[in-house]
Amino acid sequence: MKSETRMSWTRRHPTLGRRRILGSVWSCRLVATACWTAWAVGCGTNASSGSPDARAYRVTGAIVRGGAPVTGVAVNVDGAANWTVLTDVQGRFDIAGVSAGAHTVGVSTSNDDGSFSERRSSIQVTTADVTLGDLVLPRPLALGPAVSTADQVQIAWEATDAVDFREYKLYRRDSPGIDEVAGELIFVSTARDQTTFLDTGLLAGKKYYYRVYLMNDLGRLGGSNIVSTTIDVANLIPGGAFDDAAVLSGWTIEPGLQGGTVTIDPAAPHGGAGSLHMPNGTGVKLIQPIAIQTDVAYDLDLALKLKGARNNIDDGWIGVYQGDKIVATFPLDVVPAGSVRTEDVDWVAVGPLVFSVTAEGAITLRIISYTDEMWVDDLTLLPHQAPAAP
Ligand SMILES: [Ca+2]
Repeated sequence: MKSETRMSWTRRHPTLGRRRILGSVWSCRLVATACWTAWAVGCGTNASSGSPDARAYRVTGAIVRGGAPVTGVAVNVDGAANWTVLTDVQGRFDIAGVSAGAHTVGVSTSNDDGSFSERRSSIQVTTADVTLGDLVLPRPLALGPAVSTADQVQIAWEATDAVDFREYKLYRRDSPGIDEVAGELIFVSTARDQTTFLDTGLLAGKKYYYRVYLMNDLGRLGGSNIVSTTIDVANLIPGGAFDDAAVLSGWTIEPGLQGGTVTIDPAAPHGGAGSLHMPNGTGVKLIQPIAIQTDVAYDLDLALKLKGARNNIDDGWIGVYQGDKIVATFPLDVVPAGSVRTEDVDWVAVGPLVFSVTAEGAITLRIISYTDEMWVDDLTLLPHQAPAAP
């Protein structure tokens, strides 16, 4: 059979001498039977076209991951459908008919959890078949559960086994369609064992998605599963329980025209060990701004206690600020605005006072008392469940 092929080739070839062809055949057969087959394929193409550039070759190799062959995975040359094959049970692939020139061999595997491994290798096909040996895929990157604490999320993943590791790239997004384009790059690690990141300053009520990518010097080697978590906080206002005099350091105290002062009153708590006591005309403004989402409704809740006369049209007032700009205001009224309140008021719940902001920017709160004596306790700010109407 081989002899017939050889004779056929010799007969049809217009330019090469018979002796030279025979020499090639015999040396090739001595190496391996596979080489003979490859040679025959190359010869056939050459014979039909008559051009050396149109000769076709085989590209062979094997896909290995974690020391074991990867079976049934697609391997391609230049992503071409007619140069795509599946690896056999030993992880081997054999792509025939590849033309001379520069090519890229690519392989990619994906898992149900969204993780994937891939590798691309540049090859130069000249005048012979290309045997690549083992192409090693890295293990899929495994991202552990995202753990949120207050406004922070801890991210951790397993170190890669890729010998050509260059860096990890961690991305974050507020929706599940996260990749290198749609996500925001928040961390790059070039140390193989640096596989944790603490994401901080996140917004309460918001859900965040994370994915880490694995890179070598040439490009991407894989991506991890996607993990997510929602930022839950008990209260966006630090010290809103007013149980400790120290929380006043977080507020600017405004003495007001009467020169009164704002204190923590341990004798009159609504809950816990104290409340905020505000004589008439005094005010407080939160010093540290609170980061919130835009176009999302927030609920402000508090408990209110009043003693003595109302000295304005309202018993008190709360303003929401972005910088110096007031973005929402709420009167604190236990009886209708402008009317005379004849009785003291023991603790009543006020709220939810609902607001949203349309511009990005952290907020602060300002509270003013118009009552002879006003107490505020359990001041809480939390995202509303449903987004605000646009
Ligand atoms: Ca309290």
